[in-house]
Amino acid sequence: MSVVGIDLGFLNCYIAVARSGGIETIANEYSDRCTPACISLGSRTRAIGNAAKSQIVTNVRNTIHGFKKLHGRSFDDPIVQTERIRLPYELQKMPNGSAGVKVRYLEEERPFAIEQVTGMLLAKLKETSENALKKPVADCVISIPSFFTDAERRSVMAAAQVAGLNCLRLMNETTAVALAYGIYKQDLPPLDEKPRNVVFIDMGHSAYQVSVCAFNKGKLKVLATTFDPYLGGRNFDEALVDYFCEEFKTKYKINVKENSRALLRLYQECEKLKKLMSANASDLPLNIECFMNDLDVSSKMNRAQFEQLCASLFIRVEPPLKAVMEQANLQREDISSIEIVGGATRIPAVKEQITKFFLKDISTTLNADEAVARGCALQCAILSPAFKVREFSITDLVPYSITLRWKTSFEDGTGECEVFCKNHPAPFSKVITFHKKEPFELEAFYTNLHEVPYPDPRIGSFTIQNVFPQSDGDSSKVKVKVRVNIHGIFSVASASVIEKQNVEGDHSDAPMETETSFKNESKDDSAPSDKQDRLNQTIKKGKVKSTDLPIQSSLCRQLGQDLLNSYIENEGKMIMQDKLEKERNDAKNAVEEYVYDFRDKLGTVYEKFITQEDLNKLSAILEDTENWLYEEGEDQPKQIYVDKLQELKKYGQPIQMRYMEHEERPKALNDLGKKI
Ligand code: ATP
Ligand code: K
Ligand code: MG
Repeated sequence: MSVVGIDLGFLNCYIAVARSGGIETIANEYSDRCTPACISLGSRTRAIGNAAKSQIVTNVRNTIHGFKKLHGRSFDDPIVQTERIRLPYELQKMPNGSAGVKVRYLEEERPFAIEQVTGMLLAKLKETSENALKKPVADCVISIPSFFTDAERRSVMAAAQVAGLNCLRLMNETTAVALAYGIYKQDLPPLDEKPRNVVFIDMGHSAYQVSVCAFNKGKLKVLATTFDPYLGGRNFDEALVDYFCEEFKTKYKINVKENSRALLRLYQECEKLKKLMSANASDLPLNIECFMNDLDVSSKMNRAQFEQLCASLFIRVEPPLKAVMEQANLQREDISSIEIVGGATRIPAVKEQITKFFLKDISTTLNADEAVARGCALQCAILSPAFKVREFSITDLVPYSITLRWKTSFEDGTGECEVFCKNHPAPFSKVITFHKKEPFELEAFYTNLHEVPYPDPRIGSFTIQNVFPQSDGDSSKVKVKVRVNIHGIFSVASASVIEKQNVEGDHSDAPMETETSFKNESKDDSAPSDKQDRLNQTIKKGKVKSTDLPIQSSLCRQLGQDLLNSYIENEGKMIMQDKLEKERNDAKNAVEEYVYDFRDKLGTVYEKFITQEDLNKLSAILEDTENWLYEEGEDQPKQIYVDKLQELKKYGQPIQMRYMEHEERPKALNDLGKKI
């Protein structure tokens, strides 16, 4: 069983694993701990991560990045349309209405669903962890923003399946950070004392998230989360890009926004400049050679200018801080520490805003880049029976209140019940009792759409089947279990009908207006060992008999199983294609290397072991092979290269043998000499 935590960032992904010594962040094949969230499609193969990032500017329309916000959304979603304007590659409406990308791959135009795109990235991260752990990886914990709705969460879960990963928990990014903070703290207050309250702040490339957590020995509870889902490092890059585009318009008479390649280069340079300005307040240069129309461009900026330029962004730092304190009902003095992570919290003005609000120094003891991945790995270790880790209980929360609605037979009315309020502890299950004579449908939706960064309030509908009147014609008592699970996803988990047996004429607890009445029996279900299955059996307890009822669920923006299976199958094919292409390339490189090596040796060490005639012949063969590699041999099946190499070796090996024998002989004589 593997213990792997994945920070699935908008820009940067990190992986942490558990090895004997503890949790460590691992490096990829480029010795880089950060893997860019980037995929480049080619005519023969895919590049994912670092190799893809270097193609953003060269393979503009087929290099996919910045896709995290497309999860679980329809193509027509306003957010998708806003993102679309920013992206240099094409988005496409998939047959099921969701957002996908359109790129050229294997010489043809191909659509990919967002689950496939993230699936590719996750498959790469899986491979990286397998290389580090030297064993197959399946179990993992993956991070997501705390503000993700059910549709977005389910979409990421599907992507994990596409990658062949078994996601044990989708973990809210700030909760992962809280776990990474708390689990090693030796001095947390005992359970019966006032908890230690800590604020966690993560500003990444695409989003800004805040949470406040209460810690006691061995446990953490998230009290509130707030966010600005549209504020992150990229907004500052955009501000810089806009500024320089304007400047270059007048200074060089060029319109950068018309040239996607130039625009992408400007983005990269502005990101670098932004980072430099975090460490340096003085004037810093921006130089790009051969930028557009063979023109070199240059400009400069300093931190004060930058802060002025981005003033409207900096003022957006405070509102989520204020809101989180209000929601948690805490005062500044109740906060013990403020922990910041995420690349964009390195911007001095962002830090200033935070300090100004809390009137307290902020702590940067956590690794700003790796804390999310580490927290996920810790959670994975806790969930893994194979790994020993100290007991730590994590209570997260429901980010948006959820309401159930159903039809009643009275004047064609509807009944409604808020089943989870905002900031309700999660995971959590509740049992609601209905009195019904026939199958009924429950519609789940977000109560207050205005607080949800998503255009559709619907979560899904759930039909409770096989409901009949009791033998005496009365309504049946149906218990419905609703749940927000460990991934933060809502469902109607089970339903059962409760029958009283052998008790004639006792309907004392059947209410008058049977159809609209319900009872709310809340029960903490947050322990990791889920007790969901208890209701899944028919139990006879005293004179009460409980029988499970089938539920037909229809979830909004749910990927069908068939589609998911086809994505899984396709990912397998693409992995195979990449593998074959790599083998083909390796075979080609082997020929090339052999040619160079052989030629080099012919001129040096092999000289004495070959006649002039053979030398001429061989030189010609090598020259021919080299030319062939650049011409018709440029692009051949693997076997052709393998055969070519064999052919060359037929010439090379006898010479090599003669040479080796000659080299070994004096040594052998020497050894013999020593023995005598
Ligand atoms: P998200 O959390 O939105 O999914 P992410 O996790 O990929 O995104 P991070 O890796 O936390 O994002 O942060 C990346 C952002 O931080 C980029 O915008 C990057 O330019 C910015 N950044 C990194 N270092 C610095 C720095 N020293 N100064 C300013 N910005 C920085
Ligand atoms: K990250
Ligand atoms: Mg992040």
